[in-house]
This record gives sequence, structure tokens and C-alpha cells, in this order.
Amino acid sequence: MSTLDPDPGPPPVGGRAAEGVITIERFLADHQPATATGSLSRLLDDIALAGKLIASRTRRAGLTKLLGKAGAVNPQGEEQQLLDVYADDVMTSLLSGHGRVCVIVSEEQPEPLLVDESAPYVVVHDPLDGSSNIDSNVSVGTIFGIYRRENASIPPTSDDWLRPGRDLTAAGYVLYGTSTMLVYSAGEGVHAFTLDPEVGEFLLTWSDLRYPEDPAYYSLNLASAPQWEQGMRRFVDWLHRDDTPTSTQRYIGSAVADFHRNLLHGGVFGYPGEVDRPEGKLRLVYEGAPLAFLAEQAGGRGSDGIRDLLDIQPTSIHQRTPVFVGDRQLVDQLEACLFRET
Ligand code: AHM
Ligand code: MG
Repeated sequence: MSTLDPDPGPPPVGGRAAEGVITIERFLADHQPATATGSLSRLLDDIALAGKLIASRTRRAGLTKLLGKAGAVNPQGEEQQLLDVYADDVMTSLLSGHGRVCVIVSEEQPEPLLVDESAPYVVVHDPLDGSSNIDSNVSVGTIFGIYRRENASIPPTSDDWLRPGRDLTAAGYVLYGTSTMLVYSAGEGVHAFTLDPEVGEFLLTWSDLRYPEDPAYYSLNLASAPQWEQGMRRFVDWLHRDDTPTSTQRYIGSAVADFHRNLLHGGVFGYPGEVDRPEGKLRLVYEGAPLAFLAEQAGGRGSDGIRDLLDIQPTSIHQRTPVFVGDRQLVDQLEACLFRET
């Protein structure tokens, strides 16, 4: 047994435990290509700091009058929570002023925010996903995606931020749960870091996380089943047969938390389209695509029910899409059930 504290122990199923104490800063520096400028590593570090600030406020929200609604609506007409506004402000602040970020796309902002015309990266994010759960002390998370601009020497256009997830350079999330965890991939595996609140650092917990072969859960809001297409109900009926990998449903209602549990224990998270809302609820650019990128990096996949989420060309920043992310065989089976319906 290790004498080091922290000693994370092995991941629940697929992946490697950290050996020794490795800060996210060191991990990023050690894993960047020899030719890299270090800009991406510093940008991921900026996001890690934003995550620490948001975690700190989230943890104290009940003590600092930060619970509840902000009294405004976001671009999708959803009521903003006070912590949505705070998290968005923190992300904007941490992503500005250092010449790394050109444009920021946020769930909470109606338009892309131009930060620095000649900077190399575009960041898309949902600053606090699942925020309607905050008042009940349920886990929430920040989702992010990073695109490297093809040509940073010309002024940015919508081609810089309306890009398929396949073009992502990196993506990840910070989960504000029983502990705060940052999970990211820069295209070479999925790595998870836990915030040590005593020392204020994200420390490597597990590297190269992979979906386990036997998925444990499916995560769908079954209360919405009456609004689903027949194919979705067919999928749930299939799951409940005796010979399927799992029949156990777990649904938190915070996409990051549902995705994270299924990454560790195996499973699929989904938010389907509905008869009166075929586009579903979740957003492609800053929710579906980053989660699909992580899923693929961990050996899973993401789909809108017909095609890979990563292949969809967005036409607007807040566009919605059905989202299914997680274990590859479950996503394949789900597509087969939906396809048979058409
Ligand atoms: P938000 O971005 O406004 O927080 O909404 C997204 C959240 C997801 O985290 C979660 O999967 C979903 O909404 C839950 O919706 P529902 O309550 O309809 O199941
Ligand atoms: Mg969201």
C-alpha cells in the first residue's frame, strides 16, 4: 500500500491509478508534445482555476445568498440561477486577457464573445450544467470544449466556432460532487483529477479511463417516456430483457454527474427527442459534442440516435440535439432500435 497521501487507489474498472502526487499542471506539461507552445496546457490550467473558484462558491452557496434564481432568463428562455451567472462570469474572466482565447461561446450568452482577434483557441462551455439541481444540493458541473483555430492571423468568423465536435482539440468537465473532479481529454485518453481542498490543487487520480466491458447502468428520464418515439421505448424494453448487459436505471438529472458515473461503471446517458420536441433539450456545441469527444476517447461513442454526434455540423451556437453518450454497444443498440422505427 502506498504511504502517500493522497493515494487514490485503482479506478472502479478501466484505467490506471496515479502513482505518486502529480498536479494537473505537471501532468499537462509532461503530456504536451515536444513541439507544443504550452498554450493549450495553460488554457486547461485556466479552466482548472475557474473550476476551483466555482467549486468554492458552490460549496458555500447556502451560506452566501447564492442559492436561487437570478431573476433573468438565458438565451434559451430558461431561468438563470445566481450560480449560473457567477460561473459564467468566472469562466469569462479566466479565459480573457492572456492571448490564448479568441472567442468564447457560453450557454448563458446570446452571442459568441470576441475576446482577442489574434488568439489561437475558441472555447465553448456550459458554465454550470444541471443548475436547477443546485437548491437541492445535487451535483452540477462545468462542461467545456476547445477548438484550435485553423488560421489565427485573420479575424475570426463563425467558421471558427460552428465546427463539428470531430475538430475538438480538447474537451472535459469539472464535476462539483462529493468531491470536485476535473476530467479532460486532449485526444490521447481521458484523465481525471481530484481537487484536494486542503492544498488547493487538482491531483491526478486516474489516467486513461476506459469504459468497462460490462455496463452497469442506463440513464434516461423515464418520466418523459410518454413523450418519446416508439423506438426509445423499444430500447428500454430491450434493456429490461434477461439477456442484456444491464437493466438498471440510474438518473441524477445532471448530465455531467450521469455521464461521469457511467464512465466509471459503464453505461449510457441519454436525453432523447420528444414528439413535440424532436430536437430534445441538450445543446450540441457545449454539451453533446464535448461529452461525445470524451466518450469516444474512453472507448465509447456519442450519437443523436442516427449519426455520430461528433460528425454533426452545427448551424447555430445554441442548437439542440438528442444526445446519447457512453458504452459503445448500448449506443449502437439504441440506434438500431430507433432506426427500426423509421
Ligand atoms: P441545463 O443546461 O439548463 O442545466 O439543462 C441540462 C440538464 C442536464 O444536466 C440534465 O441531463 C437535464 O437537463 C435534465 O433534464 P430533465 O429534468 O428534463 O430530465
Ligand atoms: Mg446545460
